[in-house]
Parts: sequence; C-alpha cells; structure tokens
Amino acid sequence: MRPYQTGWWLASFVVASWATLAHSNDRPNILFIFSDDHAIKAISAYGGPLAEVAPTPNIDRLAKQGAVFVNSFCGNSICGPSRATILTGKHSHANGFMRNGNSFDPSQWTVAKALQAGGYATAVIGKWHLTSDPVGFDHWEILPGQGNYYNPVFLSMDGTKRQFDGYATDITTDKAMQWLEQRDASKPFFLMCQHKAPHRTFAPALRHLGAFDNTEIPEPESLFDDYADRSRTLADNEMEIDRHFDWAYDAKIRQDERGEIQLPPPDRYGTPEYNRMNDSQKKRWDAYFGPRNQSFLADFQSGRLSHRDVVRWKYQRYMKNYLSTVLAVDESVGRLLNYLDENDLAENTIVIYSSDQGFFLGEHGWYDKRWMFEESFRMPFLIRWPGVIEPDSRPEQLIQNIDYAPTFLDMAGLETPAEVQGRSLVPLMRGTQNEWRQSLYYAYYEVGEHAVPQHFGVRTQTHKLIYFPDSDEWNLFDLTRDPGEMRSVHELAEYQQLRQELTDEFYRLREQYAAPAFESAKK
Ligand code: SGN
Ligand code: CA
Repeated sequence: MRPYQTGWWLASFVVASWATLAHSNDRPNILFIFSDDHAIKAISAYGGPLAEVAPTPNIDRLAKQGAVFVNSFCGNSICGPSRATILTGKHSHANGFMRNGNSFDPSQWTVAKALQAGGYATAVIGKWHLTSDPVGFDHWEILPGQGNYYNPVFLSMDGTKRQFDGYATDITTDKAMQWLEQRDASKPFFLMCQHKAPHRTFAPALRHLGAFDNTEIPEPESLFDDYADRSRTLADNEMEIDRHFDWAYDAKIRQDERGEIQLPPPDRYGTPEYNRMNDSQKKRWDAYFGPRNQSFLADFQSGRLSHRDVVRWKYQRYMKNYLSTVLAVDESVGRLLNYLDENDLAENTIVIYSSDQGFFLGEHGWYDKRWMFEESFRMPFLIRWPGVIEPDSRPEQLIQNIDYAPTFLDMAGLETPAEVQGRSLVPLMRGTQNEWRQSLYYAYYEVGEHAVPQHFGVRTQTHKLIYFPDSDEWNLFDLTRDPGEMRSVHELAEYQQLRQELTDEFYRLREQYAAPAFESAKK
C-alpha cells in the first residue's frame, strides 16, 4: 500500500470503530445527583467537625466505592451561574449567565445537547433555575424558579404546571426513578436529578423534624468574626446569622406564636413554606416547633440570654434544619443507588454527587455563599465508576465546574469542542494524568442580594488572591497558615514576591479565559 492509502485505510478504521463505540450499548450511563447549597462540611466523607454528628451514609457509599475530589471548586459561587457552567464547560462570562435571574441562551452548545445527539437518552428532573426552558433533554420536569419544599409545583415539557403532595426531595427522586423505568433502554442514559435542598429556607421533611434534638452542633471558630484584617467590604455583608437571619422565615418562629414578645429585626419574609402545607402537615410542624419556640421565647423574655446566646441559639436552629434537609438528600442518594443495584445497572452507571456551590455554616457568622472564601467556593464532587476509579480514593488536583461537561463527554466517548474551557477529569480518574492545572480562576458578578461585592480571584493549592474592584482592594490568604481566612497578608513584606506571582497568574488566567474588563458595581 502507498503511504496515502495506508492513511486512508487507517482513517476509515478509526471512523468505523468510533462509530461502533458511539452507538454501542455498553457506553456508561451517567447519573448526576445534584443538590443546592450543600457545603462539603455537611458530607461526612469530606471529614471535618460535623462528620460525627451528621453522617451522610449514602453519599459516603460513593466515597467508599469511588473517589472524593477533595479540592473541587466552582467558578462563581451562585446557583444559576454554576448550573450554566456545568452545562457549557465555560466560565460565566463565556456562557452569558453571570448572575441569578439572567436567562440561559438555549441556542448555545451544551453537554446535554451533545450527549443527546451522541445517542444518549437524556433527562433533567428538579431544580433548574436558568429561566429559559431546558434544551437537549428528551425529558424534563423542573421546579419553577427556586421551587418549594412542601407540596411543590413542577413544570413539565408540555408547559403545564402541576402541584404534588409531599416533600420536594422525595418527589424529585420518585420522578427520576419513574423516568429510569420508562426510558428508552436501548440507549445509555444521562440523568440529572437536581434537588432544591438544602437551600434556604432549610425546611426539613416532616419525618426528620427532631433528628438532631439530642445533638449540640459544634460551632465554627469564626461564628463571631469581627471582619478585621480583610477587605472592608466584608463588614457590609447582609448574610449574618446575627443580623440578617429572619425570625419567621429562617428561624421558624412565626409572628402568631410570639404573643406580646417582641423579637429584634429582621422579620421580613413571613412563612411561605408553612403556608403551603395542608392541615395535617401543619399539625406535625407545630407539634415539633411549637413547644421549642415557646421555650426559647420564655428564655428570651426573661432576659437570661445575652446577645451571643441568641446568636448561638439561632445557629443551632439553623444547623439542625439545614442538616435535616440533608438527611432527605442522603436518603435520595440511597434510593437511587439501590435502584441501580436492583436493576443490574450499578456496574455500568457512573454516579456523581455534587452541589451548585458550597455554603457558610456559621463560618464568619454567615449563612449563604457568594464569597470566594473556602466554604462557599468549594463544591462537593464524589464519583463512583466501577472498574475505572480506585475505590476509596481522594484525588487532590484542583478541579472546577468547567470540567464537568468535558468529563461527561469523555466518559461517553464523544469529542469536546475546542471552545469549552474545562478539561476532562477522566485521565485523573484513570490515574494516567501527571500534568494538571496549578491554579483556578474565580469571578462573582452579582450586585445587591446579601450585599456581597463583585470580586475576582485566583487560588492555588496553598494561596488565594482576591481583587475587589469596588473598593480597589486586594486580599491575599495563606491557606497553609490561615485556613479559616481570618487575615489578609497582602501587605506583609515577606509575601510581596508571592503576591506578584499570584497577580501575574491572575491576569494570565483572565487572558486565557478571555475574561471581560472589571465593571464598577457602584455605577
Ligand atoms: C434566594 C434566597 C437567597 C439566596 C438566593 C440565591 N432567598 O434569593 O438567600 O442567596 O436565593 O440562591 S430566598 O428568600 O428565596 O430563600 S441560589 O442558590 O439560588 O443562588
Ligand atoms: Ca445554590
């Protein structure tokens, strides 16, 4: 054969085998179980101070049988943007969804479209939060907007909305399993099962009320952070358990339970989740919260509680509800894993557990997320892939949500377009990758809710540099010495060389990702 003929023969062979691979039934299924605002600290496989008091045995099954990526991060710690990044493999500025409330441009490339075109049966069930309707899915059924916990409404593909009795996490799981039952089993599947929990208002399944009654949740060291030694914008935040946690909405003490007792502000949002419940559900709720609220109100009224005691009480109330919502998420993971076992799907299904961003569980005195600080910047990422991922492994590479789309495509044997900014994690999972990124880029663009300023930054394995354009301030954290990020060292002489290196790296990443110029949020 002449050389060009050999080339032709080889090329047709490669195309033919790729086509066989692309259409064979043994390509792995991908089950992506995703929650909203689940901090790694509230997953026992990640370890930490809550692991003992609030175990997540089912999510931990993924860790034992697969991998926990211990350095997993988002690119923009807020809901819609994180989801848009997962679908596109691109940072917020590149997919156009920079802030909650934007509308996702459905004409752009997404991993769901690519998997669907590549022969996968695709579905998304649960929280979506991208304003425009899902595309690239054979089936979808989503919570409108933020969705509700109790007796939630779901929006279907035909445009109809229907309310379902029960608890959102359970119903989302039921619907995911119903789709698995009815799917076109001649194809591999890609299923995104996306929970509302443990998002605010941290409303537990009624069966889980009281689950942490006999537990004292350990307090983070920075519960009473004074925001000194960092950007002055920290003190302007509106996400403190002390000053911004609503009495009725968040702390679950309704106005009508208080009699003559006046609680200090804030108290802005009422009790929309309680109001959704039917009488028997309200009865269960009241039987649990009623006496506990009366006991707190009596203590409050007696003057026995200091200001800090009240914050501590609110922290316990917050954490017990948050962790109770996690119990139902963990049960959901257990039900889905059992379904795979019982239907002979476990071997050929990759299961991932993740959440759109992290969350503050009292660190810096906060609930909510948004900041590039560790608690909200980190995303959980646990994955089980039988026969490929070493059980019980804990990879340490810096990974980000831009990597999910190329990873899913790689798993499916499909090409990733050059425009995608993330990288496939599959070589890390196979243990065949030695070279990996040394730094991550971060950008937060919202203005307003919870009063977190726009900020941008870079993180390496050991340090983090953040720029706040509004106040034109830089902060530098040495994570090896100060993992709680309590003191910026950007002005210390011994850090000047490192600061310069990180600044260069920050601008290099901005160029690599073609990030837009800073806009002043205070226009
Ligand atoms: C809602 C919440 C906020 C939360 C945002 C963003 N308020 O607006 O506390 O920060 O969502 O969350 S609530 O009254 O609606 O609960 S996100 O996960 O959707 O980004
Ligand atoms: Ca979220």
